[in-house]
Amino acid sequence: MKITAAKLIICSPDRNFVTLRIETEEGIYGLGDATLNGRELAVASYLEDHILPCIIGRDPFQTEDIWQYLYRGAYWRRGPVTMSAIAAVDVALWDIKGKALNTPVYNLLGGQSRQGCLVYTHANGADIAEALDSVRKHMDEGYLAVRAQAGVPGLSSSYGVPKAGKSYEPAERGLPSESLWSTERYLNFAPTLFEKLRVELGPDVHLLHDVHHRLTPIEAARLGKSLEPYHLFWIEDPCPAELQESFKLIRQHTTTPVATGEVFNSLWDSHDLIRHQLIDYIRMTIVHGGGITHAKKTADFAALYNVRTGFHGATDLSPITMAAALHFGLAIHNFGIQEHMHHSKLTDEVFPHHYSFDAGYMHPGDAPGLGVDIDEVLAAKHPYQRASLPIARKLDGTLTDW
Ligand code: EZ4
Ligand code: CO
Repeated sequence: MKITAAKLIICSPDRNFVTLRIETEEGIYGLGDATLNGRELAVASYLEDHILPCIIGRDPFQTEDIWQYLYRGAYWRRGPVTMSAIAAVDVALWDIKGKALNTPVYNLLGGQSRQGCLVYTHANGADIAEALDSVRKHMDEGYLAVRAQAGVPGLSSSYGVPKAGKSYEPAERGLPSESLWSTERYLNFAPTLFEKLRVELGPDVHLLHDVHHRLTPIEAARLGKSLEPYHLFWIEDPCPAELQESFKLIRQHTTTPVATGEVFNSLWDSHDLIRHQLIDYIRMTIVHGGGITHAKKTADFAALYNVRTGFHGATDLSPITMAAALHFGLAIHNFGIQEHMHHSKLTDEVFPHHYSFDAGYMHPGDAPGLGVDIDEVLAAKHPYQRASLPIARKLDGTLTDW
């Protein structure tokens, strides 16, 4: 089999997506997601200008060799732009393999290890009462696991809480907006939110919470300790993770499980976190972490240390990444949970797919390959528009982690 053509489709059906379509001489094509939220065109250029000319004529079954060619062959290693570009190629090739062999991708990764993938969705509210209603609403929809975020009293906006009347999207058209942050107010508030949720909702629902890299390790330790009575499924990204040792301090103080890694792009970003058992869930997902080929190595390494997967799944990850993550999660042994934020109706129309939700679990479907397509005519009606993630400042104006 030979790759004959490869092209990018850059579109914005309510939000931006960069999609790679690889064609073969047999007429079979594969799709890969290359979306890096707020930095979309950098990955598009990396693919268009540097990668696509190199893959024409290669055998699409050679996922390992092509991965090594793109990773080692570039000399420059890692980084979100490089690894998202490699991921797009890798995922498109796995899609082609599945279609060529007439089998869903999960069968190429170990077959079904479970009936479906446990997923969590997002609840939020301007205050505790609204957040409680929002969790209840998702439980009524069938979710067994819900991430809860609420507005912090005294702050005009909070991560994870939408501006009035809008649904929450982690990017906004145009240049970055600014928001304010106070660790002190947040640390006093967060336990009161989860106390209320547990009292009202009982012990069974899995509750999760995203700290979004905003604390220092000792502050995160205090948060984890203060949340112990409410037995969260996890706290996510409690502090920035460039310094992997930071998590030792958190671990010394709390039994609240920890998830991190949605901004990671290679196994090396979590190598120490995993081998010292400093985290419970690894969040690096397929599109930003070098594709299925590298995610498999990362998950297998994590399995040795009892670390499970809890992949990122916000709406900036396209339905192609969602499908890839579900095939992957269905097959590997150390799957933990998958994040699931609904795409807009228009996004779903541009990317028709076979995955589905039922009673708290998602299944990738049994179509050959990934089971996702792209409607290029509809995509063309929604061209790219610049969008940015917000930035955050402390009350005194100091730039901090968003
Ligand atoms: O900030 O997807 O867990 N989910 C998140 C998201 C991320 C965005 C970044 O592109 O943290 O809201
Ligand atoms: Co997050």
